Formats: sequence, C-alpha cells, structure tokens
Amino acid sequence: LSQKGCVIWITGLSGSGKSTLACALSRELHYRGHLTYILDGDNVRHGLNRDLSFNGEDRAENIRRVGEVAKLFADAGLICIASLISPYKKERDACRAMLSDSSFIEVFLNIPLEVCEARDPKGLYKLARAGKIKGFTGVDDPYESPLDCEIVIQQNDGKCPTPKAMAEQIISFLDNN
Ligand code: GGZ
Repeated sequence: LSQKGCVIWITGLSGSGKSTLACALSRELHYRGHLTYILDGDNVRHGLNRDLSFNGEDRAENIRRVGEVAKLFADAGLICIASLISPYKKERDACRAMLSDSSFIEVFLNIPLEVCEARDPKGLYKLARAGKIKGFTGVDDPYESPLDCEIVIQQNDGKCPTPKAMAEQIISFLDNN
C-alpha cells in the first residue's frame, strides 16, 4: 500500500451500502496508519452541493464537484473515499481523467436493485414506487453500471460480504497495485 494520495470512488445504487463501506474502509485504513477523508454524496449535498437537485444536469455537476474536491485531497496525500451513486459513466470517467491512472480506483458496489429495495433504509424506494419521488435511481432514472472498473464487490451465494470483508477486498487491491 503506497503512501501517495488517491481517490477510491465507490459507485452503486441507493441502499447498496456505499456509506457503510466508506466508513469501514476508512477505519481499516486508519488502523494501517493512513490519512483518509470521506466525501459522501448524501452529506456533501447538505453543504457544498446544497444547490443541486437530482435531475440529470445537477447529478452530473454533483459528481464533477466531488471529483474536483477528491482530487484536492489526493493531491494533499490523503486517501479520499468518494461514495455517491454517480449513476453516469461519462461523469465517472471525467473524474478518473482528472487523476493519474493508478490514483483513481473505481469500486462498483454491485448489489441487485431488489436487495437495495428490500432494505430501503430511508423508505425512499417506497416513495419512488408510489410516485412521490420522481427520478429515483433504479426506479425511473438510469444507473449505468461500470463496465471496466478496478474492483467489483458483489454477493456470494446470495449473501452480501460484511463491510469489513469489503474493505479488506479494496485494501488487498491497494496492496497489490
Ligand atoms: C437517488 C436520491 C434521490 C433520487 C434523494 N435518486 O441512499 P441515500 O438516499 O441515503 O443516498 C441517496 C442520495 C443520493 O445522492 P448522491 O449524491 O449519491 O446521488 S448522485 O450521485 O446521483 O448525484 C438517496 C438520496 O440522496 N436521494 N433523492 N431521486 N437518490
């Protein structure tokens, strides 16, 4: 695991566990002596990006801004963990293009929609299905799965790995690259 800064970009549906994974990964990296910073979509949208909605244009801007800020943290030598749905390939690739190849690690938290929807921790899928939220990712707004990312995390035999196991999967990638 090198000391230089990088961006670990976690993409996936609402309810896939991105924020939980970001926290677990941050904790594991701290144990190993690394400085980290988490940029979580849901949190950033309360501050820096509070002017942005969930229409296509604003999501693209949300992703772009988080990419720019993540790059600043990486330039400062931190491991920046960005966790946002980031549903569009074009904008994720634009964030990748801001950094050198080895400094942008895209992690696809590939949890099926049915599983995310069954979890529905904030009741948002229910509202989206009832038409009370319009343009909800996976319901009536697209999610473009990464086709060629560094790490894919998925269920094994219908079971989701624990957050710690997912974090270890990412750390072992970092150790070997
Ligand atoms: C998707 C939405 C929406 C719509 C509100 N579509 O799972 P959460 O609740 O806690 O986090 C989601 C968050 C998504 O913000 P991001 O910045 O990650 O999205 S994006 O990258 O697409 O810009 C979800 C909640 O906000 N939320 N409305 N319509 N998720």
